[in-house]
Amino acid sequence: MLVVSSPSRQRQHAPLAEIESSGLQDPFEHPGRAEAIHQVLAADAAHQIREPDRWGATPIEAVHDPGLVRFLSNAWADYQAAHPGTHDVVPDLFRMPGLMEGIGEFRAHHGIDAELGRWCFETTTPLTQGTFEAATSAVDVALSATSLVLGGERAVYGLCRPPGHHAPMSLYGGYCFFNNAAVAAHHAVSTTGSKVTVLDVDYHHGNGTQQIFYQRDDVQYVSLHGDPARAYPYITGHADEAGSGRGRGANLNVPLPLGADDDHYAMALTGALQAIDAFGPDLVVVSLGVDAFHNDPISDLAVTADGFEAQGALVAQLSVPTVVVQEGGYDVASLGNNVNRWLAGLATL
Ligand code: Q9C
Ligand code: ZN
Repeated sequence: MLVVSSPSRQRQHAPLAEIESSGLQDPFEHPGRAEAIHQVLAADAAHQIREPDRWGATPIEAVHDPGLVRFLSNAWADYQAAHPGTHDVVPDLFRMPGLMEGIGEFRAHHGIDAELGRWCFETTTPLTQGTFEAATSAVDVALSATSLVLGGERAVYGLCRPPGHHAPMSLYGGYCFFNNAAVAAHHAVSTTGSKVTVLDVDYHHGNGTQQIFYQRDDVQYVSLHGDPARAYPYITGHADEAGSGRGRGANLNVPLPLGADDDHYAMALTGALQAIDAFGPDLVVVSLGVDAFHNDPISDLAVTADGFEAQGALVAQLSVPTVVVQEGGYDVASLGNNVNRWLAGLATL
């Protein structure tokens, strides 16, 4: 399979620590994740690896607020000017609506500390010196993979890092800065006039992708994930979130119980694939997280490597051209193999 990867740019997003479940610890989301995947795929003769082209800001700003792009492009330098010597930048205040309840609108504010609290929604996503370069490289990877599929490839894998599916139009968080899958899906729709499905098999609900397409009927969003009653991001991912306006019926959430195994997953995925088939997309973008793995450090499902291959094989049965972009997966020792097994399943078409 063709693989698009940008090793030298992805590794420039390199947090030292992560504030997670009220503790400060080594980051789960780090450059070694992409290195581990790259290494396994490079060693498999089934794949051919290439670098992405540079696509610039225009396709990003077709789904994200240009203000978010401008903020992320300058945030590191602005923070250094205000707070010299900081490595990992994390907001100390979030711009919650209740702060101005009964008072009025938020004022325009240009100080970096207020801006951080405007664009970031949670604490586990440090911004570092090379974050913007890495985040734009992940978008470039997704767009280059999409362009290869639009050019006639049956399936292409994009090794995106940082991941993207938690980033809505105008926020970053959940280890995600730009929504790689959403930028790719919108690019495909806008250049071909076709319908696209984003199928999200990451353990976490892709709240960002859901938000970006919630009112649209040209992009279907289908996600299997840990039930938000117990799983991050907690506030979205319920089964009754079905889309609104023209988008009603084009959003499908399948919350999974604690401990769901390969069989349970395959059954849920089979139902989701029926909904995709009924929508009739010309292209599928898979948000491939392998954090449903039984040994993943931040998840609670029980999927095995065999289960990942079975997932890929089920998706192959759709017989629709497919772009696969990397999202989560944090058991670094098994990460490359799990991704490779998923791709092997997809290749059985
Ligand atoms: N206590 C992706 O897999 N931390 N993002 C969860 C739980 C953030 C996961 C905290 C998890 C983000 C792309
Ligand atoms: Zn995840």
